[in-house]
Amino acid sequence: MNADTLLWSLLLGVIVVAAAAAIIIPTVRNSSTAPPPGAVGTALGAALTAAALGIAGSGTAPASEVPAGSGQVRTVDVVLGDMTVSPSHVTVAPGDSLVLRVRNEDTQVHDLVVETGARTPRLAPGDSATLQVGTVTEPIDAWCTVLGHSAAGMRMRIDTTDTADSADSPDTPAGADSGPPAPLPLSAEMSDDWQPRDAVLPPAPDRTEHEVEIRVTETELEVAPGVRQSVWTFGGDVPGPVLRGKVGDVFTVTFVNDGTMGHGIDFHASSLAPDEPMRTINPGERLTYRFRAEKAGAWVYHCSTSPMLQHIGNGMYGAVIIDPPDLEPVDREYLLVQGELYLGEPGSADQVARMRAGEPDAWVFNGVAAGYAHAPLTAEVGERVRIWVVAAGPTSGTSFHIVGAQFDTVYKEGAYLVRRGDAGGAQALDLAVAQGGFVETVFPEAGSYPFVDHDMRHAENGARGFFTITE
Ligand SMILES: [Cu+2]
Repeated sequence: MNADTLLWSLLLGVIVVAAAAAIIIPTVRNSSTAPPPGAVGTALGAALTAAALGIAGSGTAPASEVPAGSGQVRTVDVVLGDMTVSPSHVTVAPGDSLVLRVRNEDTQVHDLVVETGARTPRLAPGDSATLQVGTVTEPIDAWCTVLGHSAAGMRMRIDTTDTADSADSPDTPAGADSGPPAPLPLSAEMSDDWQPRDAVLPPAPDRTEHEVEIRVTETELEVAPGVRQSVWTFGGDVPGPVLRGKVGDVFTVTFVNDGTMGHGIDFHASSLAPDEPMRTINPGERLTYRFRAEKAGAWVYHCSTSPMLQHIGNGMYGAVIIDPPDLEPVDREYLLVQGELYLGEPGSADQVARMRAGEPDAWVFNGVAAGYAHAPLTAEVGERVRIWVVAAGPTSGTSFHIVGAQFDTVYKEGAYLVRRGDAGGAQALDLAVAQGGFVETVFPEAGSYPFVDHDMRHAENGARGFFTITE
């Protein structure tokens, strides 16, 4: 760079700085609300950057930062966090040109798209992008497009000063609401190709080391007669694969994310610092989760990624059975994992609203509403039957009951409440969300015995099935 060029560059730089200062001052003064923290500093930084560009290059600010018409350029720093967009509300004068400098400070992937179509790429944790919103003449919504994140709160509202006073909180993005679901035809026939989930619980393998691979897949399943639903799964089914062992066994789980968003896994059967094994991994990543089963019980596992209400509500749960040391042999063992069904597009505003209200479309045993009413479980008169039950929620516990049967054994959360030979019996196994246990009964005669969650809201909406008992 020779002396003449340097002189011209410095002159241009001074002009650009002066112009930028002229932009900043009226922007701040004209704003009807206080600028978000960092906005002033950001604007100043942008101006200085423009000055530096002027010195080194063309001598003019980038075209995108030139004010449109009579408007000003407004640059705002935006942070994407754990189901948050901060600030969630930005106000500009009509005609202002808006630039968002977006940074993902969360531990999972996010992005930001503006109603007008402008968008950042998917941003990995720690990544940033500049989003040119352009000239703002009317209120605009922005949101994260990762499934479910908008409904969980990752929204931003851009208002103009002439509309801001009457504006409410950010609207739901257009198209995110799939409308109320139709009532479920629970007594209709399941599809011809439907295969009931085998509720038989095989005995614990005769070994002390268990190696398991669990792959996340996002798929579609028949969840009620003729009703198919997009689900997020461990291993392609709801619930995920069953793990069973004995106290002291070591489980080495290879957890692979074949999905399209971040997922994690939390085994309640493990006792360890959650930081590493329960962390969210991105699509294509894997982790090894190793734990020793210190305590017996019927343990839940579930996705550990925020918002868990959605991840569990869309199918990401399963059970680990660790046998009590004195577990006596029985004739048949079944496992029923109770969950909830929320129809509609996973993560849509409508679905998430029902999750938050605790209003499932149905309750399910092993992923299907009234599935075992169509494919009853079986036993013979006089056989001892043990039924393990785990309440996965995400919102409802259970009061597990078999119509016509009494339980002579109840094991709940690591302790026996009733044991064989006691004078007393039990009618229901009550489990809060994320609890588990088992009951035992001997069916007295042949017949068809309904089993239910005795909370009738749940039973009448899917948490029911039958035992067919034969001689
Ligand atoms: Cu998940």
